[in-house]
Amino acid sequence: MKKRSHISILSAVLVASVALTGCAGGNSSAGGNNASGGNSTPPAQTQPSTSGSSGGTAAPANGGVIKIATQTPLSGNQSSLGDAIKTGAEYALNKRKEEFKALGFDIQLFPQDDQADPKIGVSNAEMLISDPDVYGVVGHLNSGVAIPSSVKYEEGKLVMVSPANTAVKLTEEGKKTVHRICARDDAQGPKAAMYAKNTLGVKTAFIIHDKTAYGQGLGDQVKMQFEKDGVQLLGYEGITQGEKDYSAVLNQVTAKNPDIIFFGGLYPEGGILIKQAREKGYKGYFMGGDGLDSSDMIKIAGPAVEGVVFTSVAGDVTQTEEGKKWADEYKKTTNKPLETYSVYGYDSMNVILNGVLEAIKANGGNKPTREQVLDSVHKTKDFQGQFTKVTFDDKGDNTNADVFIYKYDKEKSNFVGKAQ
Ligand code: ABU
Repeated sequence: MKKRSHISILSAVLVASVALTGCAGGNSSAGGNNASGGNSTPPAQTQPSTSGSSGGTAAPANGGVIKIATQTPLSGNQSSLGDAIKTGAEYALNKRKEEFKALGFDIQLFPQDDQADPKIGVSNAEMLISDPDVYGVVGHLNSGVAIPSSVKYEEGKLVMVSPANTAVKLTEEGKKTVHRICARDDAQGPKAAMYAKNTLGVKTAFIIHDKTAYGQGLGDQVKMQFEKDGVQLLGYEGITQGEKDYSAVLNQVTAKNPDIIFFGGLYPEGGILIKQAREKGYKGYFMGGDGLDSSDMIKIAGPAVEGVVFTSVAGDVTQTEEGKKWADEYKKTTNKPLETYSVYGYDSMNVILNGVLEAIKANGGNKPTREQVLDSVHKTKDFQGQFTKVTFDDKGDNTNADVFIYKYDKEKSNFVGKAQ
């Protein structure tokens, strides 16, 4: 009897909450242009502090604990981007804790450090699928970690929404659990190559990649487009991540003197490459993909960062007044710098939270199964996040994903525009 009346109260709260969601028409906290249909974000009710992994004060909730994990590098030389994704996700979750509490659930962040290492990512994934309270994963940063980890998520029917993985293969393997809100490298690579040719006017190129699923995959996409467009390729070489001296490959570059070096890889190596290339007297363009999209690129490259051009699959949230306001609140609340990927961590988390809410609703206010959450997230349609709109296709790719161009000055990266 007691249990039945508890369920009735929960159902009443849920119905009221869902009705409110419909009336509000989406993410009132974001204040963005909410689109109709699909899993729109209910209004955020509070903004608790983001201190601690679960954030805020969690009162006992009768519906139980629901954990949403993040998997990104939180230590090592890629941790500035990994922490930005985790912090964005945490900020989103903390803003909605009270909403879940009203339904009887204690929603918690469960952050994992994959250290940009496939073995650690897979081992963390095994742990996550063995914990019945874990209902979703925001991650990863590295495609080379996401691809093997997603084998485990698939086994555990644990939905993954990536803010940043661009390698084409990730969503081409037919896994139901895998989703991403960002563009793929078969969009990013060709758009980068076309920008280099049509806007920068390059006629010759040297491609360097870091031999990872992401870096080499992106390098290959750029190469194919250069070949189509008649940009002459003077070299295509792989480097090893983590080294400090890239003289061997840069001596080849300077001997050929290309109009552009395109680097498929991330900022720890990209920063060293441009610094050492300039020290060797290279005067041409240096360009990369979203792996260069980190404020740490400036610290590593020093003044040589000036003029570096990159594509990113993350847009600049501060391009609108409303986005600027969100960014100010984000920085004030989290006490962390804003990276372009911060808002993609935020939007990815809201996609999962909306899926969890829909699944609770479909389950009569009770704790859902992971499969129900997965189904609900997969059906996401016209969800207007803080930055990006999200509709997943069958493969789990976002049909609204875009590619953007940025350029560094000595102090920061500057948004140039959407890549055509
Ligand atoms: N897309 C940038 C992060 C690197 C990756 O996808 O592996």
